[in-house]
Amino acid sequence: MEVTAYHYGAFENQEVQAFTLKNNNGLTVTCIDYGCIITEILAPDRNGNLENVVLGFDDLEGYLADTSYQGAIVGRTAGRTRGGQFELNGETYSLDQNENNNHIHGGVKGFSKVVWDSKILNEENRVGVEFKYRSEDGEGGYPGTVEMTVTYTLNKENEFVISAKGVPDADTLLNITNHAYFNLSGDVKNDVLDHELTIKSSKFLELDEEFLPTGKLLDVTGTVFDFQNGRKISDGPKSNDEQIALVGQGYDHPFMLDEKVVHLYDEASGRRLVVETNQPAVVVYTSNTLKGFNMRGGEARPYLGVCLETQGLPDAIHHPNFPSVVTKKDEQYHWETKYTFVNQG
Ligand code: G6D
Repeated sequence: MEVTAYHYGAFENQEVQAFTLKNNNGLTVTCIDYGCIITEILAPDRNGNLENVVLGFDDLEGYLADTSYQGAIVGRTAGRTRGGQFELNGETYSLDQNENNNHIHGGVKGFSKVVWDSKILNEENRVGVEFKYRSEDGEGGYPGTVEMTVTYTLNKENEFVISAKGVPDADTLLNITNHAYFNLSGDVKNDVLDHELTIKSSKFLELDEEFLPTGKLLDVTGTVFDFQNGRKISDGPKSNDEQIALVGQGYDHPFMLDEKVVHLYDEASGRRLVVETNQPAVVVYTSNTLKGFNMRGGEARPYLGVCLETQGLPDAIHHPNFPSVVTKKDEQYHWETKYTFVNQG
């Protein structure tokens, strides 16, 4: 087990460092302290070949110019907030309107766009990095100051765990996620259309033309949103389901988790990713709008990666029937997701 830190670049006169975590099986996770971005995960295929299974860029400049949140911790709130406004305790708060009139992914200077302080962790059974960032009262328009701690750890069982905690000094919204784009084919040999996704979810959220929840929970039965017994991602793009067409002929939807586990499997490589979370939902985004720029390994294109964004529900502050995303003053917010890389053989 080893963890190494090294210079990666600079942003707004701040050094950006990279950290590489490696376990005894060769599983390797590299991340940077800008946005806590995961830049690479090397995982073995059925023959033991270590290949990268996340999308990304070759250098910091790629990530600074990125508008697709590759690999980043997203917050204070992931997803869209209608009108960039919300009411809390009788006060109206105006958030950055960074997507037309709406707010998305924490705003202009969200968690994905800042340099976090870092400390490496080198323990007997796990190695990792602890990132810290102090989000001041009013940042992005959010009330309350909150010092976030995000911890990335890798152990000998090929379990990569992300934990995020924060205690605000006033009632505020917190609903983070990690926005890695997984592609288990290895070094982006293929897109993810042949990947099999399994989600124990019987309900997903209907979206409107601005990709915001309407508030309706739709039953997956008989639709291409039924992943309960496993389904190829390609079933969505191949279907004429109006919700699929609405978001660019793919998935971009929140699923309510009946069991808090998601499997992604690539038969060609034998790689399986098991995602377990303490969150009530997962947004599945099949990179439908990923185009118009170059990435590591070639040009961005739709269906090149799939995001499994474990989180609370987007725009929950405007939907009393959704689990709350309000963290009360002096209460601890705790988000945790474990990614286990299994070699299916
Ligand atoms: C698109 O609608 C999608 C979002 O879900 C995603 O997070 C973003 O691209 C990167 O806006």
